[in-house]
Order: sequence, then structure tokens, then C-alpha cells
Amino acid sequence: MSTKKELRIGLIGTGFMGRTHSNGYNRVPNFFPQLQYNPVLQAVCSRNEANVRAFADQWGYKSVETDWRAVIARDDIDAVDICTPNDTHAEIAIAAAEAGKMILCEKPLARNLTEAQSMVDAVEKAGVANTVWYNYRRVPAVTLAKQIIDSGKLGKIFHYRANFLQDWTINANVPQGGTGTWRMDVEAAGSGVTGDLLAHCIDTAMWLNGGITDVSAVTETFVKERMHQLTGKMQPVGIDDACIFHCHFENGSLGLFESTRYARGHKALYTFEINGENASIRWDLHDLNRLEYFDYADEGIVRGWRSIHVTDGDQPYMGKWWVPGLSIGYEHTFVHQVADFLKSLETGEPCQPTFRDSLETQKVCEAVIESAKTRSWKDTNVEWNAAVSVG
Ligand code: SOE
Repeated sequence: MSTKKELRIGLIGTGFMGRTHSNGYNRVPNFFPQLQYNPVLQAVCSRNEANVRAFADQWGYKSVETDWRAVIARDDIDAVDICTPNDTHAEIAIAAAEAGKMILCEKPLARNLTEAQSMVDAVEKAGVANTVWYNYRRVPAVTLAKQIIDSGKLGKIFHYRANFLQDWTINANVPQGGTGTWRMDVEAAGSGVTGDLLAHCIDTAMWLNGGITDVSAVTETFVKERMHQLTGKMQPVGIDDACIFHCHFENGSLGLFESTRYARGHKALYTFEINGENASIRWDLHDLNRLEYFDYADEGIVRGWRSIHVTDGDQPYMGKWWVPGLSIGYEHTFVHQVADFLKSLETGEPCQPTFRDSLETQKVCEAVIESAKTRSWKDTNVEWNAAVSVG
């Protein structure tokens, strides 16, 4: 008989992210056995009954619902996990908070700042545990980068550079809207690559290098009209297909960010590089177990970029997995986030990024979109933001 406490999960949404999170819940008890809580896959919800039943069987959920409100109304659900398109995040999260449920929400927190702020207000008023799935923070090599930066090894930081490049929407026949392609529909997604991909880069960047004060951005929509799956008609495309912005960080460093879904040959090339006075770091999602590190203090004859294979037991998270030298992958970042969320319930420390942390990312995204629209620099934290929020 287990002495562990249960965290009964109600998962809403059965797409790609529903699978990554479900895998996380399933793996945690095997690899993080010291945790006091065990996730229990209590219910999964999606509108199509046949699909949600198949999903429940595949991942081990005990029951199904076809209306998210039913999940929130249930007394046997402790935490609601939101894996639905962005246009539903605010409504579900606010209702869940009002019902006293803990919330794990897929990124980006919301479509815009107004929605995001109302979600922060709701969870803070209700006092419920919350987190947003910015999973790349929990790649061991990225967490190691954070430890190296926090130890001061880089010295004063001058530059932060990040890219997130994909190529899946180049074909003009890719539709917008509906299952599978809601990310192409501005109503459902809020924005294009800015909210979907740059939000990851911004979250990691601010975690590693501190706040962003102001931005100057350019966006482009290369394919202006696409068939909408819900109406069957050709409709204008409202999302940004590509976005490039530069910015200042609070610590005085300069940032340069690029994201596109039109970089032929790149599927999910997320990279960042940080240049400090004494040392530099770079990381590449396609080789996610490696962290490259250059230290000017090294003896001249051996000075050069080191390639650190982040698989040793004393490196972040890796003591939980196999033996030194053996790699882990993308899916493990979600296992780590579940483990950290469960740990946060033991310690009472919030599981970062919280909704409030992610509000900062939302502010930067909003400033980026506004900057591109107005062809001007935008502060991330001033009155024009307040005007957008109430407007
Ligand atoms: C888009 O293709 C996408 O799936 C994003 O929505 C995810 O957040 C990113 O991690 C991978 O790419």
C-alpha cells in the first residue's frame, strides 16, 4: 500500500502537448521515486468522444469527459492541465482557479496581455499552485547554463542571441484554423511565431539573463491568404510567419532574436548563445545534451570551445536517469517539469515559471508585436501596455 499522496490530474486537450504531458505524469514515479506525491491520471477531456476514449486507453486515464467544465466541476480532480489552443486558456484557467484547482497551463500563457493578466489575477486571488510549461528550461544542459551564469563565470554579459527556426508552413496550401493547424489562425493562437516559438526563447532568455526592457521588431506574413478549415473559405492570414527583434536587457546586454516557419531545412532549430566578459555559452536543441562553453581563463595553448556532454550524475536532473554518457531527450523536459511541480507541493515554493513569471514573457511578446506594427521601439513595461490591457 503506497504512503504517497495523490495529485489527481484532469487533462484538457489531447493533441501533441496532451501526449507530452501524459508521458511526463506516467514516467515520474519510475524516475523520481523520492517525491511525496504521485500523479494520478484521473480524467482526460476532449470534445470528440471516440478520440478521447482512445487517448484515455492509450495513456491510462481512468475516465473521460467531453466538456472541460465537467472536469472543473469534479471533486476528484486536484489539478487541471490545460493543453488546448491558446484562445481557451484564459477561460479554462479562470474557471479552474475559481473552483480551487491547481493549474498547469501550456505555453504561451495566453493570446495577449489582457488575458494573461486576468489569469494571473485569478490564480493569485484563489491562492492555487500554478505553472506554465516552458519546458526548455528543463533540458539538463540549459539548466546547467543557468547554474554557470549564476555562478558568475561569464562575468559581465554583453550579448544574448537566440533563434527558433522551422519550415512547416512554406507550402501555401497548408490551411489555417481547426485541429492541427490552429497555430496558423490568429483568433485561436493570438500571434504566430512570436507567441509560439519566440515565447520559448524569451522565457529562457529572461531566466538566464534577466529582464528585457525594450524591443524593436519586424514581422512578416509571407502567405497572405489561406483556406480556413472551419469556414472552408480562403481568408486573410493574421499571424506573423516570421519575426526578428533586438532588445536591451536590464543588465545592459543586447539581445537579438529570430524566429520563422520559413527556414527551409530546419524543423525545430532552437539555439542560443551568450557572450560574457570572461566566457561564452551556446546551446542547440538538435544536440540538446551538449553545452558548449568557452572560458578565456583557460591556459592559452588549450583555450577553445569545450563541448560538455551533460549526462553525468552531478549535472542537473541526470542523476535520475541512466548512467554517465547516456543521453536523454525532448520528452524528459516534461517529466522534469512534473517532478518539479510535485516537489513544489512538498516545499511550498512555487514551480517556475508561474503565471506571474510568464506574464513577463507575455509583455515582451506584446511589445514585439506592437513594435513591428508601429515600426518603433517599445518599452516592455509602460503605459502603452496598460492601455492595451484595458482596451
Ligand atoms: C510548433 O511547431 C511547436 O510545436 C510549438 O508549439 C512548441 O511549443 C515547440 O516546443 C515546438 O514547436
